[in-house]
Amino acid sequence: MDKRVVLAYELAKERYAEFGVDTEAALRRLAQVAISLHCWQGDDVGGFEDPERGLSGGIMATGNYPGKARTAVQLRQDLDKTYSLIPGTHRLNLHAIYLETDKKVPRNEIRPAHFANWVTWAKENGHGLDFNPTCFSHPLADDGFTLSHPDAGVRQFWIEHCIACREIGAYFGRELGTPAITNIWIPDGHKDTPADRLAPRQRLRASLDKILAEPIDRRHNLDAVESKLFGLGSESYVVGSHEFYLGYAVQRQILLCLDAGHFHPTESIADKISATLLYVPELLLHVSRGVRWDSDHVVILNDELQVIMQEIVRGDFLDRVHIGLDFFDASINRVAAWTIGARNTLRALLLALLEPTAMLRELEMAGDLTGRLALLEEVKGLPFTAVWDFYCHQQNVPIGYTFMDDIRTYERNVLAQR
Ligand code: RNT
Ligand code: ZN
Repeated sequence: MDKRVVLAYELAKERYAEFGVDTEAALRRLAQVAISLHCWQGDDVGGFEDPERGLSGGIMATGNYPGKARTAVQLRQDLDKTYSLIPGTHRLNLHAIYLETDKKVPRNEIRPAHFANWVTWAKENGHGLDFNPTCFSHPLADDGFTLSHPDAGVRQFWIEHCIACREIGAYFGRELGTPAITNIWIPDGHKDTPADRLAPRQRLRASLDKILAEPIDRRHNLDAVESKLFGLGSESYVVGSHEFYLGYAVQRQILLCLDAGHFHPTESIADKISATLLYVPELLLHVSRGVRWDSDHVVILNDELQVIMQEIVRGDFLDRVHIGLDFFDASINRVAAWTIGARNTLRALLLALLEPTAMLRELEMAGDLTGRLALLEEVKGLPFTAVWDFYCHQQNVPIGYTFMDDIRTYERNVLAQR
């Protein structure tokens, strides 16, 4: 197998060189990119705060595949398996409900100590950590409002929670030597037609101002805000809409988070990358796949994913766009879900790095749009898989579909025993 992989790669390398593409340089660049894997695919967004509590906030994991992680130890075990099947070294994106504690801690009192085991584990494995306040699955979020709640006391609780989260993010960044991105997403919105669209947004802005009042060293923590179009139970109005957060991120010069499932189904976040990066310093992506709605299906290698990665590479934005995943499918093996989504994201990124961008630009500049179309279509048939297989071989992870052998063994020996 290995000999054939190397041989195929050597041929592919020559083929790409004909188009002025340096496959070695592409693989070197790819190896530097850390994707942030979302911890919540491992347990259907359950967390360890209160195992009895169901998911709320208008998001939903459907399915009941056996073997889900019920403790942080199990989740880390599943993550270790997942990372071993993905080429490169990657990050982990945690939510506040993934804390570890003996007694119940109110969300506005969570502290770095509750995440010390995650940090130890991240250090051992070279993972950077990212973070998220959990403004859902909680009695004080049950009426659908958090940071924009009409009640000042409820708002204050969530403000304190978010402040605590930024401090935990900064702790991650200090300990691990790579900034954590602390991303705020809230479910706030109305199921039915609101009478006042303005006041909740004014309250949200004031809450965010309080949360961000304390400056934090950008080497430790970066703040991001995530918009949404609608959720289950907030179909008619979402306080934190795209325009709201775009304006806020531009004004405060913080990160804007673009979730691929948070726009109209025909609207792609790919086209937003070059536009928003003229005005915000950096972006966080939640790479996801909506099927008919924001359903958070496992990311597949479709056109949408490829255009997102093309835009990042074409704009030379790899240092300003942080790629995170956000999907949760409970109907299939969860380790496989992570692995498939992450491998596809990297495959799309590699495809983008292998694009003869210089040639395409020349054609475009010269007004040869026929040539541009012809080349774009021709490139689709280049031996990409040979380069990808070689990368997996180089990085010591399973080549092609063989990763499923590992997953099946893991399912038998570990998941089925839970
Ligand atoms: C919800 C947002 C958000 C969540 C996670 C769990 O629509 O996409 O990012 O998926 O925070
Ligand atoms: Zn998201």
